[in-house]
Amino acid sequence: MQIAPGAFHFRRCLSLERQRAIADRCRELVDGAVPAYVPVVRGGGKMHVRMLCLGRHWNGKTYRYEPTRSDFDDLPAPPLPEEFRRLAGEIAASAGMSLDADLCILNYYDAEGRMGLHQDKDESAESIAAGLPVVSVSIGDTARFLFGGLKRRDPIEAMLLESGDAFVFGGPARLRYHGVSRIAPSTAPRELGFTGRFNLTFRRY
Ligand SMILES: O=C(O)CCC(=O)C(=O)O
Repeated sequence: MQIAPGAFHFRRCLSLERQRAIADRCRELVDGAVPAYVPVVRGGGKMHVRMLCLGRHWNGKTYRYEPTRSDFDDLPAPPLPEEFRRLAGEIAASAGMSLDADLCILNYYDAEGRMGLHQDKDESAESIAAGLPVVSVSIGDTARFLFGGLKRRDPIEAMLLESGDAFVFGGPARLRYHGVSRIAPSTAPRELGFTGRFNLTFRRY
């Protein structure tokens, strides 16, 4: 369903089976050899998620992408799994857009997880100018997602992102402010076998 020009919310578009496969992969990754961590951002505050970047690392201190995690442990960002890249392309296509993702920011939210209102604007100038979409996939607990305008003070719409939902924003919506105000604990489908929420945002640098 189109929310605004360039912004689409696809409810429950992923079957439980696919959600489960994604959740299992995310769990392996966040506790793998290059684990997720809680970034400390520019102003010195801690983020309220555990983050793991795949394909390219987003540095929370410089707000730039880099191959290794120079703000944390200098480990290289793990590659973006091929099945994730395909999934992002498939979802973008259902919004009538095209995305050959080369990176994913995978965030894990516990019951206290949240993310302040921000724009995704650290990808290359070419990617942003072309309006290449950000494709977001939610797995696990429901989130209260905020979607605003191109200016921080523009009106904000709140919506629920549930497990198996996808949200796409590209074209004229690419730089719209967004964030997560709260998580509804214990709302994840029991079949997924974990608590909390994974959110994957696929982008092209
Ligand atoms: O968790 C979400 O739904 C949004 C994540 C987000 O805004 C981001 O990774 O930039």
